[in-house]
Amino acid sequence: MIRRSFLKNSLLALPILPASTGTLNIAPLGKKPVVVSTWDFGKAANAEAWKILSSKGKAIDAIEAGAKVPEADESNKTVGYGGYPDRDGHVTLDACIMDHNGNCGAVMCLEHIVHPISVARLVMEKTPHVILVGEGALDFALANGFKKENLLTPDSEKAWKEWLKKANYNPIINIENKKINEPVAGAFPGSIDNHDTLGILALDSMGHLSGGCTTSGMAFKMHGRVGDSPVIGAGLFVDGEIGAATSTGVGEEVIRCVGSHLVVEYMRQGNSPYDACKKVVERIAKRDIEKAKTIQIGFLAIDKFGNHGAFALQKGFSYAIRSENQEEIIAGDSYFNS
Ligand code: SD4
Repeated sequence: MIRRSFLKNSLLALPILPASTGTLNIAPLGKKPVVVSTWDFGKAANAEAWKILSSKGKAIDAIEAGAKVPEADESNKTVGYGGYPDRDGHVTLDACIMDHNGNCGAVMCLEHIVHPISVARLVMEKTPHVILVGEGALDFALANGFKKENLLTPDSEKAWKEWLKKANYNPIINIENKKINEPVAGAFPGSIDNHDTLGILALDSMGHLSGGCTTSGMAFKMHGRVGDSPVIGAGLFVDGEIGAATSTGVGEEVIRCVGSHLVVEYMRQGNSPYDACKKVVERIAKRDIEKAKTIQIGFLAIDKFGNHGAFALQKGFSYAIRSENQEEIIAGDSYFNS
């Protein structure tokens, strides 16, 4: 049923203009405002973002407000407070934000701050830089009034201590959509059940796009490891004239192909958001098909007219959409179908 509604939306939304290359050209439909977010839990983020978008607010404000929802949600094990720690027991957070004009900010390996998305936004707005990492990012956050907190919850500490018994780093595919407290055997970040990044993309009533990405990264990663999520071009990319894209899953494979930038570039060539995501997933699969079988990666994209689409390596990826007449979770199509 979910798939049917996806087809309905995408087909109705994409009038096909004469195309010589087999790709789709997208006509303006004025479907704005609209917000899309990765995974089932994107629905709650969208709801918060929608409060801003529906009252003619700015996409960038909607992105920050939406991203703060899973960051503060203790039950979400891969974003913000309550996120699983690295193998040394540190909860280290990554986030970035970008607007339609190419303004962007990111924090990497930030500890003790519940809302890395807000720190990333401050990096964008208050510094001449794009990225702050580790202690420097923490100092900057504290100097700007953020509170230092312990992000390692008893639940996450327990999961980490359990993991230490075998210390097997093996990402779990689709962990983002596992129910809270559902046991995840041997959960290793990025494998079939171990990831939970929020990627969120919004188009406001002015027609401006923005995006954000926030995560605690792969559970039990090496201390200091940074994935794709806070890397502009990899975990997120926004081009106000074309569209925006974000990714989730095993970040190393997304960085290798600068995945979100690539999705936007495929859209620039006339591909629909769905086709653009699919092409990047196919490139990742082609590079190392054996590895691709064992990991999850999903891309989500929106164009400047509000058309959206997603594609993943494995089944089980989903995204949430909120617009004036649509609020639902859509199952992403996948490269592997079993
Ligand atoms: C990372 N891409 O750190 C992130 C993890 C993720 O859902 O997406 N989890 O590589």
